[in-house]
Amino acid sequence: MKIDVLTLFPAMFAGPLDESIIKRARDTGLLELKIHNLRDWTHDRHKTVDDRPFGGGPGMLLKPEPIFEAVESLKREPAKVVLLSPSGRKFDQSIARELAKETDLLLVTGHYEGFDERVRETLADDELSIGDYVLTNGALPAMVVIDAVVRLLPGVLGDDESSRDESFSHGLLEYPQWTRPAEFRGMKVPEVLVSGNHAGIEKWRREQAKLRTEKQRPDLME
Ligand code: 4GX
Repeated sequence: MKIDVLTLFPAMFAGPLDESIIKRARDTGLLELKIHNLRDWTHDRHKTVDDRPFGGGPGMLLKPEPIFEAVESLKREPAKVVLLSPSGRKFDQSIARELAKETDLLLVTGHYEGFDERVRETLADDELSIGDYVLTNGALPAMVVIDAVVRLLPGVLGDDESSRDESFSHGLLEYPQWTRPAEFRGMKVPEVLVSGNHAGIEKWRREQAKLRTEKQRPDLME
């Protein structure tokens, strides 16, 4: 998969996408990721990317010209153009699965109060929010989307990582787990887990996953 990102803060992307599984995906060519600075498509001395909203009001908006020029120069058919903003539809695992089917993504991130509406109307195929809270800019949301999508690409996760993942895709939260030592500072591992009774362990884990989901995420219970 090819992913291009358009941002005012390219330096924010160094680090999170250069580690671990995403690094491996890049090194093996499963992911071709390029980060682009929106200011590279300005033409004035001050590299102006923003301006005041018509009609007044607080804050600044990203001007359409640099974004249009950037998207037009970066967009290869069939790239899907995705805006990151708090007004988007809420990103989740099923949207991550949809995006993982694409060959080419162009993520456009804003800051200030957002985009001139013509960007949304004319350039965007989709608009996503990573959740109902306010961030300072769209770089972290773009990285969240990249991370969630890339780990779903065939070959990116090792066999162990993927089969572990499948066992949790039954719509419940993870059951509690312990590793050695069997007793730590007086806290003991539940007896059933050291019993060797595999059917018993499975039943106990299902119950625990359900209890935890009811308590923490009642919205996930049908
Ligand atoms: N999920 N932000 C984007 C600027 C902005 C405002 C309006 C477009 C339209 C966020 C989120 C998020 C803060 C990133 C405002 N851009 N983005 N930024 N939550 O809070 O995606």
